[in-house]
Amino acid sequence: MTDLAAVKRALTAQRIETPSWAYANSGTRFKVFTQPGVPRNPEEKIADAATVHQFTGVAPVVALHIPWDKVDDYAALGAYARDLGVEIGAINTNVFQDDDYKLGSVTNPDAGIRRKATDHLLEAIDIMGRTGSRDLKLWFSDGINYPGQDDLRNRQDRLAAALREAYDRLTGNQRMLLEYKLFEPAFYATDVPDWGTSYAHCLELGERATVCIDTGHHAPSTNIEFIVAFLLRQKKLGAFDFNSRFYADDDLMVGAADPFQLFRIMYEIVRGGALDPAYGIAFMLDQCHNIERKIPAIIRSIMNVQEATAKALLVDRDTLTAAQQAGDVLEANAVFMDAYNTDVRPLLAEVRTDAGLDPDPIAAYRRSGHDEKIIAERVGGTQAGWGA
Ligand code: RM4
Ligand code: MN
Repeated sequence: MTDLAAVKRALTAQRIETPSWAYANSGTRFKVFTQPGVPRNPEEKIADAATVHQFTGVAPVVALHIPWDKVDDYAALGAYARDLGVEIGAINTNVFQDDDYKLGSVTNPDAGIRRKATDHLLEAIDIMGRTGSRDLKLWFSDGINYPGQDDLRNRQDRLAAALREAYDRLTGNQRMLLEYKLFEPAFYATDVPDWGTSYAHCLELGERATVCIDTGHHAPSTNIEFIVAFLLRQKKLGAFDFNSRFYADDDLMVGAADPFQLFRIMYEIVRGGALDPAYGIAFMLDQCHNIERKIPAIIRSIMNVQEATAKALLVDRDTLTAAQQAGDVLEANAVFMDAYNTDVRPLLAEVRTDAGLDPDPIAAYRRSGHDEKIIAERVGGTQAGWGA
C-alpha cells in the first residue's frame, strides 16, 4: 500500500531548477523565430523564472549561462533574484561560441586557447562565489570531425588537466557537474560523449565531481534509467538536464514525447531515495522553446516532471518486490504499469491547492494577463537569445 500523505509530502518538497536561456529567443541552425515579450537582459530572465515559481511553487532556482547572462555585479544580480523570491543556481559555462574554439576549447591542440577556455571555467567559479551558487556545470562541444584530425588520447589528457585545475579551485559546498553529449557539434568523435567518460573523469577528480545526465544526449534506445540506477549506486549522479529528444537536438519539452521514459527515470530516483532536495541532485531543465510561448512551456514542463514523479511515487514497492522475488514477471510489470497508468492530475491539483496555489497553473497563468503585460512592457532594446 502506498502512503498517500508521504507521496504528497514528497511532491510538495520537490524542486526543479529552470534555465535562464529557456526564456530567451532560440531556434535551430536554420532559423530563430523571435517572440514578443522576450527578456532583454538577465534581470528580465530571472523575473520570468520568478513568475514560473509563483505559479508552480516548485521552481525557486534559476540557472545562468555565462556569458549569455554576463553582468557587472553578480552579487547584485543574486540580491535581485532573492527579492523576486528565487535563487541563482548552476553556473553554466560556454566554451563553444568563440572563433578560437573551432578546434576545441579545453582539448584544443593550442595551449593558448586551452588556457583561455580554462580561465573561463575559473571565471565561472568566481561568479559562483558571488551569486552563492553551488554548482558549476560543464558541457564541452569539443571533438573532431575527421579521423586523424587530432589525437584522441591527447585530447583526454588535456581535458583531464583543465578539469583538475577547475576542480582544485572549488571551495565550500561548491560542486562540479560534468555533462556529456553523444555528438554535435563535433560529428566524428566527441571528447565527452557518454556517461562512462564523464564518470571516469569525475572518479579521478574526487568527491565534488559528479555526472550530469542530459536526457537528450543519448543514442536512440539507450536505457537512461539504467544509467540513473548505476550512477546513484556509485554516488556519482549530481544533476539532470531535463528535456525531450527527438532525433538530433535535444531541447523539446521534458516528458512531451515520451512521458513513460520520464516515469522510468523518476522511478529510479525514488527507488534510490534521491528525490529529496537534501540528497543533492539538481533537477534542472535544459530546454529551448522555439515555436511555443516560453513561460507557459516551462510551467508545462514542470508539470510533466511532477506527473512523472507522482506516478513513480505511487509504485507499490512492497507488492513489486514480492512479485520480483517470486519471479512473477507479468505481475511485477503490471504493478509498475498500474502506477504509470494512474491519472495523477487530481492528486497534484490537491498538492497545489494545499500549498495555496491554483490547481491548474497553466490556466492561472493565462488568466493572469502576464503574457500580455510583458509583451506590452518589453518593447525596444535587444532581445536575449543565442549569443546575446
Ligand atoms: C548543450 C548542453 C548544455 C547547454 C548547451 C546550450 O547541448 O545541453 O547543457 O548548456 O547545449
Ligand atoms: Mn544540457
